[in-house]
Amino acid sequence: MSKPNFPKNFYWGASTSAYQVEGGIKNNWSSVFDAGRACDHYSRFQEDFGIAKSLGHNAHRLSIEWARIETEEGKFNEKEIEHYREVTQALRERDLEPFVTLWHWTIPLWLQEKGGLKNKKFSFYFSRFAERIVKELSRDVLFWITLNEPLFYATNAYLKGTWPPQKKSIYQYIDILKNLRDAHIQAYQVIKKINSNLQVGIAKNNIYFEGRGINALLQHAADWWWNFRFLDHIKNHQDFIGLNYYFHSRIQGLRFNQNENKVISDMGWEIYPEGIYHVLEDLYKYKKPIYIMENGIADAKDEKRAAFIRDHLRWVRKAIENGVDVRGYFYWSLLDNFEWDKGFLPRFGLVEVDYKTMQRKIRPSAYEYKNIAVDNGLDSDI
Ligand code: IFM
Repeated sequence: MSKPNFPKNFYWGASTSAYQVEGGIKNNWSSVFDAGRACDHYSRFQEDFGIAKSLGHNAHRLSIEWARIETEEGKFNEKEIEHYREVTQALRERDLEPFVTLWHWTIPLWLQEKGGLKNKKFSFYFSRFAERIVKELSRDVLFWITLNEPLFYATNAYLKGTWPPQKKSIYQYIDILKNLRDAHIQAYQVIKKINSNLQVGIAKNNIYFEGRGINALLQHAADWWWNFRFLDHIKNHQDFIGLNYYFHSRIQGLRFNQNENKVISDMGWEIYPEGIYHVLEDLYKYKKPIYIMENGIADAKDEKRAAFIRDHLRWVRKAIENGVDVRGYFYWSLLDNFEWDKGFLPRFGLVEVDYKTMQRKIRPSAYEYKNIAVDNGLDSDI
């Protein structure tokens, strides 16, 4: 198939989140899992966006750190707002379309003291923050992601007890999922009131559950609970769907994760490119544009990353050929960064970061991705 073979105006980029790259943030995570200086992206964003541009990207996803903006309840920090204005303008100046996330798992300390996501007024607090930021930055930002992977966060923070606030309570889990849904809907309404042309969605981590025969029943249940329930609930309040794809789970004999493929990342995660095709096909029913907001691999030696990207994109292209309206692909992540409770060991970056010197070094796979972005397509079929 000759190139270009992706849709015209397709967005090619990479994703980051504030706490994972900026450095110098005190929020609900920092007393337990401190990102410290992270990649010092807060002061090096110009350099980092220059690298993204040199790699053929035409879009970039980042998040705004709520704890920087609203240091005290209801008090907004003008200097920090100005910082993010510079950040989004720096993207615009380079013709990198900004995609901005408002909540990527972190909250300010004052809100944590009030119970955090469990607080009955969470949707009010969040939409007030969203309103302020969107009013300030919407001259430069058209695409807004309210929430990143709400179910993933809720599961780790309120069921497994691994992430802050480290709870293990099904009741709290259900409660906070409801609060997150309400927060999205309220923020969506507030943002559309500011300017109805702004595009608003969430970034949803969907898993390819694979179950045949008797296992199909369990697959449908898992699909419903993990992949669709949240999206169904907000379906009248989203302009696009942001998809984060990392996982495949084969169901056999009532057990999940019976995967046979032994190709794994440094995190031990199975690499299963075909899964992105299935989750995309499943999202077709919502009849919304889809942006792949995250897809990436921890691979310190950079041995598997280029093939990982290529193989996933071939399956993405197949979904597009079948009529799925995919409009962008954002690799996770532009830079190596702070991987939450796993610290700095996993290396997801197109760009390697030396955490001592903060020096950036572009990995070979980043150039392979560049070729795809510049050609707006890639050779050979699956
Ligand atoms: O680093 C995370 C990101 O914050 C959310 N999605 C998954 C990534 C890799 O684990």
